[in-house]
Amino acid sequence: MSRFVMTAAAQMGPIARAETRADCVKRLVEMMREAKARGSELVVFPELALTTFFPRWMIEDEAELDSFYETEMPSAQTMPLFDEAKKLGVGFYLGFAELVVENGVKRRYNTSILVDRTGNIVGKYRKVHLPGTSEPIPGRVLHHLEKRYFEPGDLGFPVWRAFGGVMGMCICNDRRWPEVYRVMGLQAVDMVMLGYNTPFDHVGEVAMDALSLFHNHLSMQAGAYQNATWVVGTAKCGNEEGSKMLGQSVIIAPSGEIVAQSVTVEDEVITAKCDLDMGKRYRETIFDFARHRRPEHYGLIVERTGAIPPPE
Ligand code: CDT
Repeated sequence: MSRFVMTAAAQMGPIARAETRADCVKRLVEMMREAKARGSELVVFPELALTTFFPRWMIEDEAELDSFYETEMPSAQTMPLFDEAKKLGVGFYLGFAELVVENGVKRRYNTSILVDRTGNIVGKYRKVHLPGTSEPIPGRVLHHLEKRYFEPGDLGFPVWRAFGGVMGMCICNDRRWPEVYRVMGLQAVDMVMLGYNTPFDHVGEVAMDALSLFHNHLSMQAGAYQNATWVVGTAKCGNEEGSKMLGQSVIIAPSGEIVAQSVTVEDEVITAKCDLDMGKRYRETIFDFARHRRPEHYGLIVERTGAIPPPE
């Protein structure tokens, strides 16, 4: 049986603050149709794909803040996307802000879901690595307040059997942390899907910010190669309310090679025929974890590389 998955990354250009859920869902549906017309059965949408990247603002009015979150999925507003998925026989990854009330307490997460070709949710992930600050930085017009508006995800990094393989998810800043891919790599993941919103000035250090595009691909290509997995990274990009964000969405093979890349900072669909058996070649040779990985010897190395300061 073939283990090919025709995969699309459906990058989004900016979402204005005034855009409604209906506007966003319409854009997503249009890209899903294009992906299907180009043979895709799985579409990866960006992080926070239903709203503008609202953590760039200090929002003190709770009702206004709540308006950026989904309290149910699907909802009346997002149902057209699920209906279209079912109609077309196309699955998808979707990022959104999630608000749940537990024992009378509001909990907020930066979440993604995986939906199968029948329109059913098969997996949910909540972002673990929340960048930025919880308080606005004086003097800045645009902030990055993810630590204020979300709590770290409590679902770990599970994987799901879907689309003929083992599928995993993470979100944006997670892609920079090797352990994210490794935790899924240890579960023999075939494809890691992720969305991102990354402003060009996200570090705030000119020399580092100049390397934003390089570091974006470096993180995902290394994660793919070192864990023998496909990685699909989809941007929300362009000039969104004055914040200029990276595009260059990519589909990366387990070899670490980019096999498809976007060329605009607008809504754009890129596709690739992903052979899920390709990872096996790496998992059975250079990255055969059982044969070659030696975690029992890592303690000393961690000390020598300075991750834990050596004793005086
Ligand atoms: N959305 C997100 O996680 N963005 C971060 C950049 C912001 S850091 C203040 C990223 O790692 O791409």
